[in-house]
Amino acid sequence: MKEERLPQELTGISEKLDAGEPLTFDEGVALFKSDDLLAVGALANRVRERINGDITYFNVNRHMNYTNVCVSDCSFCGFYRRVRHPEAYEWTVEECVEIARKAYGEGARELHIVGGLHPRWQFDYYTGLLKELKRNFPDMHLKAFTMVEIDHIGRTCRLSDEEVISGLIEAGLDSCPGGGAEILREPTRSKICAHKTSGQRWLELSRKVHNAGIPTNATMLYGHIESYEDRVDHLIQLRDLQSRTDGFRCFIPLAFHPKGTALADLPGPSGIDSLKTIAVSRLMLPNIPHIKAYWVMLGKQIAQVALRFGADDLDGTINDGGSLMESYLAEGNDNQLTRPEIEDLVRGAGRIPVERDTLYGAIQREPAPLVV
Ligand code: V47
Repeated sequence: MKEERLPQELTGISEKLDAGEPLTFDEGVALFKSDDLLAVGALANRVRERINGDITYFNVNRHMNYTNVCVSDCSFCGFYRRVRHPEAYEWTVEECVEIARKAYGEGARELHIVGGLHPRWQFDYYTGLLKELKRNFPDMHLKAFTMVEIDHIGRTCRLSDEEVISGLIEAGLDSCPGGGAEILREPTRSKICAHKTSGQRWLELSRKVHNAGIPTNATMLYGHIESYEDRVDHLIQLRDLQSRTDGFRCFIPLAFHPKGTALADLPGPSGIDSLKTIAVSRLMLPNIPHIKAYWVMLGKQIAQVALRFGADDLDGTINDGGSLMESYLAEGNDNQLTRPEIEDLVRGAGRIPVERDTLYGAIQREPAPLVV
């Protein structure tokens, strides 16, 4: 982009990006405060194309939320129920295997497994789940348990971090999803999730999981009570950890959905804010290779536009998402996006769709048989 088209507050930032220098806290805040969304987006698009060219990734996966019972009481969450609540559910390992069987038959090769923080379950539930899934579907990638679940399992089962992590890996864990990061910075974190794993602990566990050879993702929940400063601090903490471990594969900004939560009086983020957050994430995190526009929360149209604002991944063609996803589905969104639809969305944004596995290897499918 030519310098003269940039607003003055962004020219220094543009030069630093060209020189490959990391942006500072103040520069991150200035990007969020800029009124020139298109200029911020163009800078992010430049970085996106430098890292990922025109490719946009998607995968075929299935979300599995094994229980909604949770002791954490997060004010942004509409999914959890207390253990005796009539809508509380707990899936057995056998039920999970049957759900996975259906997903496998429909082509899914990744299971995204997360659940509430159950007060009573023992370690053998979590390891048994992974072992049975791997035994039945050896080529299914198991992306399971956030750092918050790992922390909770350790505390309820009285196990060290190392025991939990190595036990899960032995049972079949392949990678971890990025949930539970919310906003890492205090006091905002305590205001929205006082009883949850702290930000420092979330980072510490990510480091330990990376050091054990397991890649993870990272998220940020935005559009509630947090400030721009909270967001930028969050991004810099992730960038700093990534510079030490190189374990994050993808960053996913999660647009807050107020409906059904204790924060239902808040409006949630606007489309403009979502695009800006994707763009600033791309600019602040040059060392995390992928930025996901999670269409389930953004809606399909904003997710498509985000492909020109820094994002290079749309997540999956998800069928039957599970109830956590139902709790934050974007307005007017069903939870379905078929492969042709996702490919059309990507091509419509002038990008090249590539089906990926969890770790961003391209997948070649057998061509569909010709029907005459
Ligand atoms: O940690 C909860 C968020 C997360 C709401 O790793 C909400 O590839 C918006 O982490 N409005 C779980 N968000 C989902 C998640 C995720 C999703 C897709 C891909 C990946 C990945 C990870 O959802 C929670 C929380 O931050 N969340 N409630 C809500 N009302």
